[in-house]
Amino acid sequence: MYYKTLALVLVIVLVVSSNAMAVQLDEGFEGGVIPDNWTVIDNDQDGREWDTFHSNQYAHTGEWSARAPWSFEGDDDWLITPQLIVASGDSLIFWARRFGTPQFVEDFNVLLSTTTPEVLNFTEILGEVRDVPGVYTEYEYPLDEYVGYTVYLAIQCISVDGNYLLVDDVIGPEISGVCVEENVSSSLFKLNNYPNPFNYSTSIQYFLPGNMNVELVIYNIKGRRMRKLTSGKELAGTHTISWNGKDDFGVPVASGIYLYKLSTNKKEITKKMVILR
Ligand SMILES: [Ca+2]
Ligand SMILES: [Ca+2]
Repeated sequence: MYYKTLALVLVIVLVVSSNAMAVQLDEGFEGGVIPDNWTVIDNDQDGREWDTFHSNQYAHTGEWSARAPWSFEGDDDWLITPQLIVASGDSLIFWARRFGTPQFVEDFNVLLSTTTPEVLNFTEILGEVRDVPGVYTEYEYPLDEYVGYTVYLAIQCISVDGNYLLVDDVIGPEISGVCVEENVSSSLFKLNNYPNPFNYSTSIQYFLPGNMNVELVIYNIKGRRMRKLTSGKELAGTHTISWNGKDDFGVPVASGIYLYKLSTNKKEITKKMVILR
């Protein structure tokens, strides 16, 4: 009987300690992608949706921010957090700015769903922001009314202009039901190249959160494979490979946009680069 009780106590301790590993929402987009557990919806169906933007100058912190697309016809583009568990004292906090000069006005709404991350379920309006300033501005929405609920929070870009809305450092409640290890490792992948644009050679850098099989391949804009840079098992950490702008046959490729894709069994990332001869 004593041992049964001890086992029960141990189980309770394990459950409590796994709860203690909960992760609060704190997303700076430094993985270079909108994380997998977020949702983007191109509700205006113009083929453009939220993505990430690489620029020290235009990030609030770090090198990356989230970026709403633009359309002269008007955006209806949604950036939605993972499911979150609201506790007492929680708020949604993020930083936003417009990209361009004052004639490009950026507008967004902040909405909440207590069910699923689908547009029709975002029935609670937390804020309506018009004419976002051209410097990063902090927006905060207390969630006191939703304590004990699991929620999704959305930033709906509704600008009607030809420029971007930038969002960075989204902070909020505990992320619900996430396998902490998988989530952390997935967001840790990084892929960049420098310089970009380039004319002679560029250096591609990537970060692996663990030892794994990797393939790094360059495609032209039509999706044709131009050059395989690496393939095989690699160690965790940062790797750098330079590309001399030549294809698999040693022939220099033409000026233009190229894609480079990092493939692993855990994640695929594709980025663009430009060669100017
Ligand atoms: Ca950032
Ligand atoms: Ca769109």
